[in-house]
Amino acid sequence: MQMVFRWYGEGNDSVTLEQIRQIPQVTGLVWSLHDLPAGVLWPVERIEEMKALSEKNGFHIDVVESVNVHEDIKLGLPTRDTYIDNYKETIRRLGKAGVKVICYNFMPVFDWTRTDLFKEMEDGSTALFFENAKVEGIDPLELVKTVTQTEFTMPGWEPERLEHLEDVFKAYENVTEEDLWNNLQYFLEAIIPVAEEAGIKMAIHPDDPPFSVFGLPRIMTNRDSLKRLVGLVDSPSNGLTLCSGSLGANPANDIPSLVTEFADHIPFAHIRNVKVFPNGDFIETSHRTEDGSVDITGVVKAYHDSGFNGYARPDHGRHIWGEKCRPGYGLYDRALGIMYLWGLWDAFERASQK
Ligand code: DNO
Ligand code: MN
Repeated sequence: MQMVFRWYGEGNDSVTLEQIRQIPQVTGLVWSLHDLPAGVLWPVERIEEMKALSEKNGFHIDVVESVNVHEDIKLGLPTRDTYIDNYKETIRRLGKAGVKVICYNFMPVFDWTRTDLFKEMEDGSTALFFENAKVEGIDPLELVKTVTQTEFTMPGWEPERLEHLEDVFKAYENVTEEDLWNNLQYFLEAIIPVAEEAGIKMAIHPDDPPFSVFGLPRIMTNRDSLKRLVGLVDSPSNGLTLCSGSLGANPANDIPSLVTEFADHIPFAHIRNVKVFPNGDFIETSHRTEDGSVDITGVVKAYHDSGFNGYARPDHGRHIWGEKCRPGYGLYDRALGIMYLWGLWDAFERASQK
């Protein structure tokens, strides 16, 4: 397991590279060019600039999260081919720079969805929260106000995407889940051969949450969808970002068994916990198994026992000790999460040597 940490870039993150260096055994930064809209070709100079900065600070740039997929590709519009060409060339450029894994997602309109970014917990910490009743009763445009009420631009909720929200919703009116699968297949058939040549593994992130919100189709939600995904194009470059927190928001998903079943197709692991309430609402908790509904101990054991050598990140954390940070992306709780994951890993490692 190679531990990596998501960093949004200079001036765009409350966490510094000096701080990340002091978290035990974090070897790389999970990065992106967050200011570039989906669909554009990533400039070589910008990639090189990030590479130089990371390496100067002792980090590799093996994992990109995300190269976002233009909405026209998800919608299957005739204009998609131009955006797919840009995507292919971006893959080639990233491959040349030494990138090994590209995380992406195929969620219509919104990337992740929450109804409260700073929900207060009993111990005074705050965390990302999803309340079904609130989503059912709210106009998506209202929710946007909640999510953009932070000082940072949230990935997936960039102003330029949100400006055209009504049009985008209209465009999806007649798009079914099967249409979305077909459009994903078209995309993968085009890009996977390029990824193979570039030495890159594509890793789709599951839908977060793993069910339909605002009536939009969602397809990466459970065991069957992961299975279908890896069968769309048979290649080691067609892989998964297995996110225990996203999939774990549906208690029917047994995450340790998903890790075991798909181990060969997981270049990138997101390991975090969520507590799911009986009514289906959920909150992001500490990583510890006992604090949430996901068996994180079982998840780490499944990775360990599968001989997992890919990249892992603690994904999100709570906001603790008064930290002011991007929602879900503070230093303290993600660092605690990493130490919990290492603790489990080291214990399983030791036990297997006996
Ligand atoms: C949720 C997070 C997501 C993720 C993107 C990947 O669990 O990991 O925000 O970064 O969906 O494209
Ligand atoms: Mn995730």
